[in-house]
Amino acid sequence: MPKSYIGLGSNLDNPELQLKSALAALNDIPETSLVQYSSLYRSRPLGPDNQPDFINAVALLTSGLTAMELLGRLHEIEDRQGRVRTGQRWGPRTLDLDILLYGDEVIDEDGLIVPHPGIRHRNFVLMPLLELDPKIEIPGLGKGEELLGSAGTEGITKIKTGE
Ligand code: A4P
Ligand code: MG
Repeated sequence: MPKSYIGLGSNLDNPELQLKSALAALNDIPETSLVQYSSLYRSRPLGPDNQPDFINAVALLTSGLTAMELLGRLHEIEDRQGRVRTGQRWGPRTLDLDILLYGDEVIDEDGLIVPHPGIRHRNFVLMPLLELDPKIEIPGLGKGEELLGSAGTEGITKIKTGE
């Protein structure tokens, strides 16, 4: 079954608890198992800075669902956890779940781009991803380690070890 990496982020309504609930919900998706998850990281907001810091993590799943089916399930989980879509780009949110990688597939469809376009510049995605696989290669972008070298490690702190 294909492996997929999911990015988790929250900066509203008890972000640590939001991520904890989301991890349980990921494991409850049909035909899907949560294999591993990274430490939790506190990170300064990318985008408008008049919002709380984010808590970020990355989860590794195996799933029999297609990437598009999986995305539908992620949206359901976001909605259940009180996500309000304000339309503000990079604004605050109770829960954001992004498909970072889906096997080694490169997808560019209506509403789904994989690898997630934000990966390369975001240390709050690259650090937890590299924790799960230090040798990870991002299709079309190269070695995760080199991308993190360029992105740098400013504004991010590990706060809790993963499993
Ligand atoms: N979409 C396309 N590709 C994907 C994919 N691979 N995974 C589409 C998930 N969704 C994907 O997403 C908008 C649309 O992207 C969806 O309808 C989906 O079909 P969204 O979650 O509804 O909205 P969004 O997340 O606000 O989109 P946007 O603008 O991409 O926000 P980002 O880039 O996710 O940024 N700072 C820190 N420190 N940590 C964070 O986690 N997150 C954001 C949100 C801003 N600043 C942050 C953080
Ligand atoms: Mg998103």
